[in-house]
Amino acid sequence: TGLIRREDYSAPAYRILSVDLTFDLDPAKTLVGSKLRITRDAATPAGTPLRLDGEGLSLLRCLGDGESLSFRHEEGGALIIDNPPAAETFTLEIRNTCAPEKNLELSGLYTSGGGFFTQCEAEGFRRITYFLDRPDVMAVYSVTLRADKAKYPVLLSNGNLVEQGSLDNGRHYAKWHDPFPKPAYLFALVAADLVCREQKITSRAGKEHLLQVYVRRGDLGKTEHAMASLIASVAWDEARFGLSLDLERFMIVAVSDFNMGAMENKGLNIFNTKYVLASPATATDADFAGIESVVGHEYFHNWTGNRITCRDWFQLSLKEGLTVYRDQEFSMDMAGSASAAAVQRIGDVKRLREFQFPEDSGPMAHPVRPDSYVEINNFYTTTVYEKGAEVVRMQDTLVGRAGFRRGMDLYFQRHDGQAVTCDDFAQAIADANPDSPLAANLAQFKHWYAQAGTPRLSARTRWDATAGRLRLTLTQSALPSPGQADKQAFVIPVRLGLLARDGRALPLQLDGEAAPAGTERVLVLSATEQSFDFVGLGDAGEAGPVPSLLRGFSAPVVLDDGLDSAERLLLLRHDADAFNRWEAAQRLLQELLLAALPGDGDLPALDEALVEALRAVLREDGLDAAFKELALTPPIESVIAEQVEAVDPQRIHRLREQLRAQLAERLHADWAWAWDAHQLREGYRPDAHQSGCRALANLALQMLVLHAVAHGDEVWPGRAYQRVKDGGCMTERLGALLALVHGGSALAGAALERFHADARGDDLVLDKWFAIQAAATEPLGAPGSVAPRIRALLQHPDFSLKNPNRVRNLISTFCRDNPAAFHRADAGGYVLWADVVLALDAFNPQIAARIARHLERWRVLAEPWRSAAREAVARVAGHPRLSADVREIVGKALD
Ligand code: BAL
Ligand code: ZN
Repeated sequence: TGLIRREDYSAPAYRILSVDLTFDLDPAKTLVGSKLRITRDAATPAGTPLRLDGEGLSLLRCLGDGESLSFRHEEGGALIIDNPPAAETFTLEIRNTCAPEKNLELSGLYTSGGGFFTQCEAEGFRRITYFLDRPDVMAVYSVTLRADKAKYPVLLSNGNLVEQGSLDNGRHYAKWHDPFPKPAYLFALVAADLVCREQKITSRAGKEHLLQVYVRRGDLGKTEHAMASLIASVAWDEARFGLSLDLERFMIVAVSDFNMGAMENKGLNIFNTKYVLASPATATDADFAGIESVVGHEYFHNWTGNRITCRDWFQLSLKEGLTVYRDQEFSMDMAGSASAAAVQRIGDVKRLREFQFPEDSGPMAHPVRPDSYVEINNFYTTTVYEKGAEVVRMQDTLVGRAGFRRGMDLYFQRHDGQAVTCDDFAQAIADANPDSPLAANLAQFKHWYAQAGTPRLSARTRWDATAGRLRLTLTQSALPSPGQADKQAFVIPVRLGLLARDGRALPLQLDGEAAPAGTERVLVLSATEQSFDFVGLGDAGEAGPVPSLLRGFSAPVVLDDGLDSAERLLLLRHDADAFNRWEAAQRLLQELLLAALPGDGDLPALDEALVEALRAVLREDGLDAAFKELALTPPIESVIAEQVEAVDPQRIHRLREQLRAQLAERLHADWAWAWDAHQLREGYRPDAHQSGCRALANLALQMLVLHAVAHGDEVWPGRAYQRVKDGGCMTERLGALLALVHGGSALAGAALERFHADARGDDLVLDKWFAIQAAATEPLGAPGSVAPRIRALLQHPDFSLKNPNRVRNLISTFCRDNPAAFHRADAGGYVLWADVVLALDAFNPQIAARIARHLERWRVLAEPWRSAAREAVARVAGHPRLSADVREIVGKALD
């Protein structure tokens, strides 16, 4: 496959109005009948050849308006009909076969656990039948499924069930009709032996709907949370955006073999089991939260993605950025309080920084709306999703909450039923808010869609105590990224407040304004450099105000705020913005590590002032436990690595471990208090309060075990081991196991064995067992032990490369979350990485490419890792039969 460019887009020459599909389902050879009503565009001359996408299919028959047609195939499988019927609208009848059980790519129609499932986004439908497989071709689908009744009692497709019945030879059929025109990527079918939890709901608008969650027999008891999340999603979208469910029936189906998290097929969402199945005994609080957010995400796509879809795949963020923004807002609202919502926001920003920032500074850096791709599956990225969500959030910030709702209303009014672009979206938000800074700067704002890389924002102040005047100067810059040497200035919304040295929030009055406008406001930086003069600050004290900038992370930038530790300590103690309190703690910890990195000495002893400030946070009454856990956890190693030129993963690991050890030591009594004070006596609920208590208790236990191991004390490890055995829920058991494994306790091995036995073959629990070993801290005394263990686990009877969840839990966890074990001078981690990428690429290129990405940033490494990593990447690149997916990744990495 060659490079596909955004600027080469042209409207389709032919469109498909309706499609009538018939499936005779058989794992070895499924017969697909397709009857298409095709119309030629007014601008297309009669007789223009018709090209239909197809991949890995066998064509049996092709008729145009009932007559046999001549055809040929392109290399790659597309079908060319050189002389299609001349009529403007005609019928094409196709019969072809495909082989679901041989489909290990898990794209198109495939089998899993004895059933049939589909995944068509982005380009899987062409692996089912010949079609105009592009999102701007939207057709009305009627689908008939025929299959063995005993093996596949449940037959599902999009829309509404029209008819079902029995056939000869123990087979049966079901007919589905979806009244909404949709692109092929939203098609789905399921034929399997499943059971379902169902619930009828009445919408605000007074309409009845049937909600169903389908799972394998035995899993029904784990569907309550998914159903509750779905009901909450329906209610939320009505209340917040006035968007109602538009189908009689909405189905979720869980499948264990799935490349993605879930898929928003119209009326028939197909989900990775990870985002459906949960019980307190098998799922963590984070899993429960993930289910709520993904169920919401897929449901919200029904409007942002399905009713209004993308014109082409370059516009992917039109639906993904917007829908992530919507699911983030949903989770914040579901958190139940402003402080819990702030915790949610911190989690989202943490994720952006941990995953998207590195992507944005590496060889795969691309704009939120990319300009080109080789394989679209490689562009389901954290830039398109999470940074895209930030770009939507900035529009919200620039027009205000009510203004954003007006903009969304206008977007649906203008574009419902269409396939549109990111420009159309931003235009609607701006047009609905003509007096906003977004409308005033729209063209410039859209650089956020077009320019890759994380902008730098720097802030400096000049204080005039006599005049009570503070000048804040903001400067922005952007580093070059692949294909983009020079960048234009962004529009950056900067939410801020000013604090007096005693912690008071100061009134914000800009020079020229008659009166202060509250204690928090949004400044809009649109030039490279801009100064803002705050006046009326006479009582701020001699040293002047301390700015609290970029509150709530109002723009996805790297901020250099120029503050010193004393100022950060002040923000940590007093900032009214929870995000910036967290940020202050993180920066204080990060700066200690960065200061110690050069040379090879130990981490100096922590300042008493810092320890005292952290203790105050830990002990503060009324502060969410979840917040405390986030504030007292030092930034992860890869985030520290982001700040330096030549990364020494071993040194970063060692210093961060020393930091953890000091926190364990200096706050020992406080951790013991935190553990005791956050034990829950009531029944399990996955809500913000309980999750926060468990998270903090787990951190406390980690610290206590770490401390105990260092001092040869057996009590805390013993307690943790006991908890692995009899903890009240998975969050507690896993937290205790983590404490033993990461604390280097001698009980870790026995605890792991116990955990595996207790899993009793539950796939999602086994995933955790693999992940925890992949993330195991390299014992500082016995380095080099993790990679060989991962290699052994590849041979474990419970491991299979064919299952994407297993691969992610073992391999991605190792390569991404355990840098000190992965980056070793003996290159053992790199060799393992290359072996796995090549093995996977032989049958599932999408997952292979995901794993390949873990070494794309080899250039940032110091020697000897840099050369060793490059060699591994080059070995993969040199393989004679690489998929386009992996070739694109390693090609860019070596460029
Ligand atoms: N559209 C692919 C899965 C998702 O983002 O919801
Ligand atoms: Zn999505």
